[in-house]
Amino acid sequence: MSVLRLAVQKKGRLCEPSLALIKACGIDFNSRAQQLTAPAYNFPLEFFFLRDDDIPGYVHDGVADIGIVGRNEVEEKGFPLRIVENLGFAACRLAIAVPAAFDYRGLEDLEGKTIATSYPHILKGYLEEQAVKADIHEISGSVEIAPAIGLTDAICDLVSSGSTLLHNNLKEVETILHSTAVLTAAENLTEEKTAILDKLLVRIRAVQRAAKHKYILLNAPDSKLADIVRILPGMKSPTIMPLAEKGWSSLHSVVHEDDFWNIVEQLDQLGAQGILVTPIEKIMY
Ligand code: PRT
Ligand code: ZN
Repeated sequence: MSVLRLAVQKKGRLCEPSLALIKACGIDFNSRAQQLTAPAYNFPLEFFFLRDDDIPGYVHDGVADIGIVGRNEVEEKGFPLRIVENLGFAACRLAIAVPAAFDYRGLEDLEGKTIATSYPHILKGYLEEQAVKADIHEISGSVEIAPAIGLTDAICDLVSSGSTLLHNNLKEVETILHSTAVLTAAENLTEEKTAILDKLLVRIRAVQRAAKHKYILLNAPDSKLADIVRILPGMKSPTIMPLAEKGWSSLHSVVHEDDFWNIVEQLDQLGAQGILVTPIEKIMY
């Protein structure tokens, strides 16, 4: 029987959230040993623990079938891989930054300048697209110190909170790419492996949907139920059950995280009481 080989980062920002996602899918494994490979016990999956930079190449070469890696790495390596799911974590952007004192007005100010980066392929493509001629210095780490030590005029690096740029007296001037972790797959998986991947995707999507929603329970006067149902449509429609106290009902529904506070304020105005909110583990559609 086939086993799907999943490449995950061995150590670093992606490692823990990648393994947490697979665990949340109900897949058991022993991650403590963290050898090169580890089998899952209750799903046809085998983990390969690798450096994130190597994951796109291993998936492309068929050493692994699928991988969890930053979109930035997939784009930088440039292999023809499928991105089968955005996983949402490890969000960052690849950006060009210049010294704070640089009087930057637009991309034309980078003409003839030097830019340090660990993402030469993406940067080259971007500069060509923008018709800017600049010199790319490929360096593998501590890109942010390049201007201060006189190596380059600018940098192109990943930014999340922006504090590294701030500490190094740099300012972000152009965003090249928005990235999050993605599930990437080889283009030519066998039928059997594709079937396993489809099963895994059903689970991942159920976990991701659940993470974005909350289960909400509340009591409301019957006279306000119609208004409350309008703002709490739920998955199909809310559940309404009469309370022992006449004229009152209990209402159960599901809300999207983004709408949550807005909805709670409206519920309060409509006289809802005893509002309880709980996380959801999985949502299957
Ligand atoms: O050893 P290995 O090669 O596996 O790990 P690594 O050191 O190359 O990777 P790691 O663990 O640092 O990052 C893995 C992935 O996390 C990246 O490829 C991105 O997809 C994603 N990610 C998300 C980030 C960041 N946010 C991030 N902020 N990767 C790196 N950074 C660095 C950035 O390079 C800069 O030095 O953090 C600094 C900026 O952070 P802020 O918060 O100060 O802006
Ligand atoms: Zn790396």
